Amino acid sequence: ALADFPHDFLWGASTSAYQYEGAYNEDGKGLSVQDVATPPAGTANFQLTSDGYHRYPEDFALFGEMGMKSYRFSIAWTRIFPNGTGEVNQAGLDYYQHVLDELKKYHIEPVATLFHFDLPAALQKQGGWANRATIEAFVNYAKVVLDHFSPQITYYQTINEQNMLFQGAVFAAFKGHGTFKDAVQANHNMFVAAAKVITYAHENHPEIKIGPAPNLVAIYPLTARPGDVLAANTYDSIRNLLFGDVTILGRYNHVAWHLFEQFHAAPDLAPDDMATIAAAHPDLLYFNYYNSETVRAADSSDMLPFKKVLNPFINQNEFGWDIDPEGFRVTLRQLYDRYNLPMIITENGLGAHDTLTDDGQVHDPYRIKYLNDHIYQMRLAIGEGIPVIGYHPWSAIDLVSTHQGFVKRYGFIYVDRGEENDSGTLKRYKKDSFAWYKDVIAHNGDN
Ligand code: BGP
Repeated sequence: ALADFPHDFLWGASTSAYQYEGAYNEDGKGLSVQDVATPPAGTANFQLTSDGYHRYPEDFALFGEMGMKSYRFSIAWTRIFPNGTGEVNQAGLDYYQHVLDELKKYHIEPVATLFHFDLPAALQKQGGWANRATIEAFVNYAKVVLDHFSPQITYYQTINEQNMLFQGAVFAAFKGHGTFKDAVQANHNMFVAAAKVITYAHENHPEIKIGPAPNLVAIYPLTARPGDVLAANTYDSIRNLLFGDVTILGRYNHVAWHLFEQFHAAPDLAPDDMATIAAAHPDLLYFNYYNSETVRAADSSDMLPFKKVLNPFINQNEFGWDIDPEGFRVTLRQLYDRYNLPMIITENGLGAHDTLTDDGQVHDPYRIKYLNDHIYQMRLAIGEGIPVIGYHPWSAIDLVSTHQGFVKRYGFIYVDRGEENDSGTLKRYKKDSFAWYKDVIAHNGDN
């Protein structure tokens, strides 16, 4: 028989500040790197988004109606410290207090991310994460947040998808923007910053359960040829395991370190860095899972010792991402064996072109199928004894995709944005998946 989900399982859903809030320059907020980025032609920018900054009471009422037990969101650093450092902007702290008050009305547990892709632009100008001054700026910001909201928030993630930030910086370096060494150094500095925040949380607020939130995928070799298997092993060590290894085990894995050395890009370590990292002990592994990836051995034209390829046995979504629920269980097993920590899923979901019908409906059976299949695999994993304690589909409500505006939607709630770059009515509509997820939660996953 299938195992039951724990009675206090956190059935939630997810957003991030810069993709959901809008109000990019209101109430003293400073500009983040997202606010000053130019989106691809024809896609929405991050200035208005879903206008969650103003509409959260209406949205949270819908979250309450869905029965959500938890809500994973991020705090915008630039609302608290407009320039990354300096004076606290009280209006920013007040805003998130209102958010917490509103969640409380519906008994929704907050699951907060301290940093989700929205570095203060002022810090980026001074080198961003590659500059060690950003470590202290982040730690200072995090301390203010942890102190201010304790004990109201128990569940915290330090950095969302540090590994995707790193990957982005590496690919940029190969195209001539920055260097591989800078990417590795920025990544190292994030490890040190997150470690300091974890240790501070534990020393000052023992109720807090804090950890990283990488994006993790199952990785397969294209064939059983040993060269392909080796390539998959290398890729897994660098793309996935590096992030749990440094943060949870307190050490760089040898595969990643060796690769950095081959590129003459090993990070500069300050004398205490590895001790700081080793002293931090995350309570939980939070992670985002969307897909699996498949690689083959590199050939002479490849920069790195693996090459991403299509998996002929797996279907892709309309944006080319592999859909692989069994890969989710592979990933859960691998992570629990290696790190032995309870896990909270902070993102999982299907991006699609949704259509609003004339009578205000959105039929999204593809999303229901995707989520249902992943919940099933998670349930099998729990039955195997793997402690998954929460699940937060991306996204609670439609919001701006990282690169595709509102063309690509993930929510249980549709947001009418009209054409990409005008505002539309911003009216909210429940998708079919809304009623489906409500039912899942009501039956504690036994649907
Ligand atoms: C993750 C991010 C989110 C989010 C999601 C979907 O990488 O943490 O911020 O947007 O993926 O990605 P996308 O919007 O590119 O489809």
